[in-house]
Amino acid sequence: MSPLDWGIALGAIAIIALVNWYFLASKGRGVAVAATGGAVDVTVLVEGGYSPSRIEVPAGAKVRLTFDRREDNPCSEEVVIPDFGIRRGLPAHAKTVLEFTATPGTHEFKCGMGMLHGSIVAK
Ligand SMILES: [Cu+2]
Repeated sequence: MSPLDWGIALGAIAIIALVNWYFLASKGRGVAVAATGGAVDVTVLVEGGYSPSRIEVPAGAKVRLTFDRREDNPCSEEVVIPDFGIRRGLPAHAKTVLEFTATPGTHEFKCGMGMLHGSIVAK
């Protein structure tokens, strides 16, 4: 292989690494970008925290947020979204669906004691 071939090969490897890093890094930040149009379905895993903890939705979207609680730790037995006046019990090892319209802005959600945190970003 000529030096040029090596350059192209290394360039390709660098791009692949960058793309992988980008997707892995997004996962690490716990960002979920939901699709636009109609109701937006998002599932949040509840186990020692919220995953993803940051949910991005289009502003004004009707959101169907499913909390999939896979623990019976009392900490997470309730979820609160103050901006939407929501306070709901989450049964252990079950899914609980909440529906609301995501007004523009960042809306916090947390456990009943305010120890676990997440946010819904509508923009
Ligand atoms: Cu808690």
